Amino acid sequence: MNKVALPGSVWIASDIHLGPATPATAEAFMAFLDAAAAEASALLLPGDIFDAWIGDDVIRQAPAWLADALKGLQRVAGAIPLWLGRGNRDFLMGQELAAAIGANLLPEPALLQTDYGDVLLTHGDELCTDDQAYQQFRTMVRDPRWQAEFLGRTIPERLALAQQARGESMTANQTKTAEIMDVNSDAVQALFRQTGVATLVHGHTHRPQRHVLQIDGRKRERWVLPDWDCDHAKPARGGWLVIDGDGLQFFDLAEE
Ligand code: LP5
Ligand code: MN
Repeated sequence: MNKVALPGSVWIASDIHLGPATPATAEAFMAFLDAAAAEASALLLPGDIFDAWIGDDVIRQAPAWLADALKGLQRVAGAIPLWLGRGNRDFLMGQELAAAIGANLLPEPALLQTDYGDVLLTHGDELCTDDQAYQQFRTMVRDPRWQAEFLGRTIPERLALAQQARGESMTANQTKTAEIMDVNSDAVQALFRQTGVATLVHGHTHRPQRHVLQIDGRKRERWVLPDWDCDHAKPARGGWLVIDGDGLQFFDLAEE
């Protein structure tokens, strides 16, 4: 298991889904990044930071919205350690992006060694094992050979394929039950048993919550990170988790 030593106040946020049509979300996220730079010891962003990431080479000709987002990420990475994790929308983020903003890439999953103790962190899409169609998609796009072939295409071609994939996903999701698109309890239990941790943090499902479970006679906690949407959702959504010596605590954008 890949361990990441993280003393002090660790801030975690995921599922920001930044893109060309999320100006209000981007504004709120930039303010969050500045607050983290001033108050946190480290910032972890475990996946779906971007709504669709088609390859790191986009940063060489970044549109204005992306250039602004990269500046904000670079700013916080200049103040505190910044860790990027890959989600089902931005699994193609890599070393070129990390180096450009001064961030590290999170192992998946990552065993965080915090002042509260060990905490397992992952995006969470891999736990949605009832969703066989998604897991087949995930196996395909996580294959290095597939990624090399995809990244060998032009940016316009990749943008078109990403748009096609987004459309197919939205259509597919309309016929799926909420349960299928949530984590599978057996997969969650297996992860707790494999790693022996008492605390798991993930995003992806957009169902923020603290779940308390009993597994093999031991209390476990599963914390689900909120998604961010300040452009279309009413009320606006967003939030983060802070882990320090006192434990874990959610913070809601609407209450800040
Ligand atoms: O993303 P979201 O919230 O809609 O739903 C997810 C699962 N879907 C996905 C697919 C992504 O949205 C696709 C966009 C990725 C963009 C960046 C990557 C670069 C382009 C890649 C081009 C292939 O993650 C959805 C889950 C849901 O979460 C809840 O967990 O249910 O899974 C599905 O809907 C799976 C379906 O089978 C649809 C998969 C898309 C098929 C795309 C094939 C396009 C052909 C590409 C060939 C090169
Ligand atoms: Mn996701």
